Amino acid sequence: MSRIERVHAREVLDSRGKPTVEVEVTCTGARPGRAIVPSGASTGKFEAVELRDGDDARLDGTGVLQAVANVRGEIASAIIGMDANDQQSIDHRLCELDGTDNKSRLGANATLGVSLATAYAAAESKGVQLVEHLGEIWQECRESNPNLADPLAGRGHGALGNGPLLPLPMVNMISGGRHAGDNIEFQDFLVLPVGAKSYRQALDWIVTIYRRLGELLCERGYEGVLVGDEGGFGPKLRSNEEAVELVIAAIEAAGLEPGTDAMIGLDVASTEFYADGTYQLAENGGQRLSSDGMIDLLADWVDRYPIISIEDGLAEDDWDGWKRLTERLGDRVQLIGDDLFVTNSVRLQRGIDTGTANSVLVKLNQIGTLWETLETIRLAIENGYLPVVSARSGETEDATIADLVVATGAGQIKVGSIVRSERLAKYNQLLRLEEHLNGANYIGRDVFRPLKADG
Ligand code: 2PG
Ligand code: MG
Repeated sequence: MSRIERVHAREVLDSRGKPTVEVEVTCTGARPGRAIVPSGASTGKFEAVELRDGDDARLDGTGVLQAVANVRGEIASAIIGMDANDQQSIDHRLCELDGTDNKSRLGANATLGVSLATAYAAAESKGVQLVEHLGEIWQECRESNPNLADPLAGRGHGALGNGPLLPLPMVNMISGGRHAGDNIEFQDFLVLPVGAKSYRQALDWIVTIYRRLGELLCERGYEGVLVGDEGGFGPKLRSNEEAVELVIAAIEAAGLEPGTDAMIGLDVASTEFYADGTYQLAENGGQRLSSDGMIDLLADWVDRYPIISIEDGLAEDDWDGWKRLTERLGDRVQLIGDDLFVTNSVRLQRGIDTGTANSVLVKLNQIGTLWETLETIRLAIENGYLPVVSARSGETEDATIADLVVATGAGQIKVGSIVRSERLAKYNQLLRLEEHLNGANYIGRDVFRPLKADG
């Protein structure tokens, strides 16, 4: 037993200079475990609630002192004396204590901070690395479904969820939307190094592509170009489509073959420009597209460019459109629900039941505890949906998601670009884990085996 002896919290700052919650949990006789909670900008309306002080006198109401007080007071009293190894009971206790279905009373930033710091504290207490401890919890989560002897066997993907795996990174190259001052509407233009032989080689390729992209932008006159919140270039391009063309040109300039070595991913984040039932784009002199208009646009791009992944191609409430999008592209493109599913197993189950999307973005703070996040990953894998573990646009030096994606064998990670230290904290931790788990496979293009385009 790793008995929780102390629970402490403080307000710290994230990569946008916005306050966030840091928690320390200490077990008897061990060093403290510490975690920091991230924060989104293009948030889905069904996400768990991030508690902000809303007190205009200080930091424009963005302070998190109330969430910090909740950790130090109510939550600490409830979990001191519990076993930090029993993540399921701890997280269950946090949900029970909060009492709402979206963590709005105590704050998902309070509950997640405690949940993750507990996992670190348990690892400290046992004298193992976080990745090992998370591997054990993942195993428990897999086995906690009493209806299935081996919950993941024979269903879904096969390669995912079975022990440590180095993920395919999905790396931001050009940023738009809320992350880059609304220069263009689509939020992320990403590269997926599917043909690399190892995670390290994948990262080498990404760095080279990023450099070539910087040079191309200068050549095209986008000089003095700044980077967005996640480190991707944020130029004021003529159109969303120009971003796709530029990323492909950068892959070629890096001496790689688009479609074979590296493929393209998009996070359309379309909820952000969905209003009055239409998708509002400046493209081609200003367009108001219906759901079917958006589907046609995306399908046309998929025909012309090596696009393997599209996130939030339609908005969080557009379930009918999402279903048609899935029917049209779901057998050849990974269709990720981010705002649509918000890491919530109830919403994901609705997607599974209705044949909507084929992949889920996994963000710990969208749901607010580690155990619930693991359950969402499990539900996805059991049903052949591809989980993509993701950072937020507001991040910190906390690199928990790197350990999480490896330990669960989820297969893919999305962290932003390869500049700015809050991003590198995760990419560099994956390098350490690659070395530490000498022999763990890099999944590469295999992750897309269920899709025809890659077969
Ligand atoms: C997203 C995320 C991360 P945010 O939309 O997928 O890129 O952005 O954290 O702002 O929701
Ligand atoms: Mg998204």
